[in-house]
Amino acid sequence: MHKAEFVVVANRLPVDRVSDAGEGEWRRSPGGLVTALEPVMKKADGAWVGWAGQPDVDLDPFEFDGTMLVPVTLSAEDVELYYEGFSNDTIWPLYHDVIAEPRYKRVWWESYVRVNRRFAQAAADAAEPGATVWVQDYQLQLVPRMLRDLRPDLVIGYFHHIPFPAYGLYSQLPWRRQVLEGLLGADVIGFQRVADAGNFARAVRRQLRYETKASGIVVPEKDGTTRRALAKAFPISIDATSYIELAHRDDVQARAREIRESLGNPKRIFLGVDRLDYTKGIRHRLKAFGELLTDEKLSVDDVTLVQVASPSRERVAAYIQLRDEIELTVGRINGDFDTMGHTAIRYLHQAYPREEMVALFLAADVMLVTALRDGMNLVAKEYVASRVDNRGVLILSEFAGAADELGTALRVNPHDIEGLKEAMMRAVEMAPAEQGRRMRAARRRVLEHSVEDWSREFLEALAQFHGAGRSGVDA
Ligand code: GDG
Repeated sequence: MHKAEFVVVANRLPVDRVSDAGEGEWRRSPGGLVTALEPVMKKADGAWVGWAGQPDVDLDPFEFDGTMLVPVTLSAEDVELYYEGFSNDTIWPLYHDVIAEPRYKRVWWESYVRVNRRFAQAAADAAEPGATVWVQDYQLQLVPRMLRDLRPDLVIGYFHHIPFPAYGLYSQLPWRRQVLEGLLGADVIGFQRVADAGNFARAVRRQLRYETKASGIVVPEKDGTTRRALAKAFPISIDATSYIELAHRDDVQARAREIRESLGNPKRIFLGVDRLDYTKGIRHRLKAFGELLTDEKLSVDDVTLVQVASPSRERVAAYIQLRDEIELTVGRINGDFDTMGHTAIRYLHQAYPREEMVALFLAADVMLVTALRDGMNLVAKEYVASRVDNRGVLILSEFAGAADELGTALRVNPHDIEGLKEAMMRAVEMAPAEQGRRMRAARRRVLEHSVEDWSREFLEALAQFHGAGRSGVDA
């Protein structure tokens, strides 16, 4: 097989299969990571290692849009144990502050180890001597170490898209040492927030007793030498330009007006856009909105909440239960408050094309990001980028990574329902001049630091640090 000088390893390949019939029917998937890495991939001779999204399908590596895609096969059992089990029912809830109870099952862990090894082997096979390999996210935390053992010549980076929890929670994990050792196989371990990098360094000190200094960690190797790893925040961003372009399009703006009209032209529209996930605080925002209607602070004649909850992890028990709870709550609120002409909540358990998302952003006076814990939350940045008119109010949870950057949003603690209600009222009443001031500052930040800057900064740090930290001596 042809060897690449730059290899991305992620749970998913950056493509979706268009139809089950026939071969070679692939479409680029819409994710931000794909956009982020596109410039790097185009410049370098790149390969992407990942799962194609369907169980029990063996595929040979193939070229797509100038990039070599290397499919890793997952059986239906791997999907159940490694992906739905360990990744999404152990690591995901544990790393999001145990909002849902993590389940620790040894068969899930064993599958996670096996599948991580398969990804590491595929990456080792795809990389040319001295290549740079960038591993993505919590499904693949063991890959950096496995890959280094297979290929000590490689430059290895890892980026963690979700939070890294405080030590008191992390230490619940029965395999806490193995996971830290897995991650420390990388030269650079990137996190969303400074606090995540700090939590990681503390776990390393407490569990492994390795020395940490500023962002550097001294990692002893089996041969008695040491190397240095860097654990540091590299906050991810969005492809801001593409949102701005969409927001300027006549058809998208016309669609935004049409959305308002079809909701009965309310004075104010609240919007939530999330994967249907218990980390996103959807129940908290429904509760606050419902109480504002009960208290008669708001009326359905004037205000509507549009909640897009895109289907996610639908076979994991906690998600099935969450969906039931949310749909019960929405049904109750609508039943109590709807009129023939106006609805309280327009709930959409569907996924939409990006054009429709931007039209929704333009139609929404108030964007609700009330996550209980979130690595970054790209929706907050997408809303801000789309508001080319410098209008609209972003209500943003302090527990989302985006809160570190978007200081002019209305910050909330979503657990504090009274505080959330106050912020919602303040947003509804905010004068256009204040909206403009806050939105302009937030937009400046997102525009100045887009996802291309993120990947460039990470890869520059990786190249530099790898050069400096070698040879067993402290740089
Ligand atoms: C993880 C971390 C971190 C959602 N519904 C639709 C749709 N989306 C898009 C959004 C946004 C993306 O999906 C979701 O990204 P978030 O950042 O909001 O949240 P997670 O999915 O949990 O992502 C998170 C992120 O990784 C990146 O590092 O920020 O903290 O949890 O882009 O717009 N897009 C379309 N239709 C939908 O129905 N087209």
